[in-house]
Amino acid sequence: MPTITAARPAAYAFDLHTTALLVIDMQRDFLEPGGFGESLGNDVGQLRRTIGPLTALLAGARAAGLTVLHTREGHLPDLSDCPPAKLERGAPSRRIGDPGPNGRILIRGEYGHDIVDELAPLPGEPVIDKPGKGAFYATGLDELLAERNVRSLLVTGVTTEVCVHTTVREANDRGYECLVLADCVGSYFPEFQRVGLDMIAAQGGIFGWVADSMDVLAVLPTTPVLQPSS
Ligand code: C5J
Repeated sequence: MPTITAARPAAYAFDLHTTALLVIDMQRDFLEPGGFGESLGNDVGQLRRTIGPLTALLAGARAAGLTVLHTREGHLPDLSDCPPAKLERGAPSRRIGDPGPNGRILIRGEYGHDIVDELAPLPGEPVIDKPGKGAFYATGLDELLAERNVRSLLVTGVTTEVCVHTTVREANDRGYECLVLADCVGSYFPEFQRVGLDMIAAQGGIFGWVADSMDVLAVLPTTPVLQPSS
């Protein structure tokens, strides 16, 4: 089994047949000016450093034949799946559903809601639309992972302390092992990035493991692993 000895709090071994790469919310609404992230007063430039390493990791995971899944946070055009508290919170310059330069903020089908060009999903890669911060809440993700016999997740995306953390916590409670790739997750707040990662690996790995994408790329095969016959 590939093993990442540099992972913290301890070495992380994973079975290529039961591991998937999860790319969380790498959407224009979080990473580009004019979207939801910026409407809350954030510097979206803080997140863009994740695109380079994640592009390389995505290529490596695809070459190795791993299951790759993407998520997008967003709401139906009539906002019926958006709790009023979420809509009203934060005193944003633009609210969810308001028009912006990339279309209506955080609304499914709008340009800003979609994934940045560099990380566009390939045909056949599942894209899970989620109304919440966690990727398991009100989605079919758990069932989809079960169908594919996935038990461990390489977790990437934005933002570290919000959707990445919520998803890792949900996954942990459902029995998935999570390795979070530090250079492929991003926060608008450098201190939240550091503490968010520390919280995952603390207490003997209370939520999972943390490593860098280079450590994963170093142990991934460069040709697809065959799925075991069922
Ligand atoms: C936020 C997310 N930060 N994808 N969403 O609202 O982390």
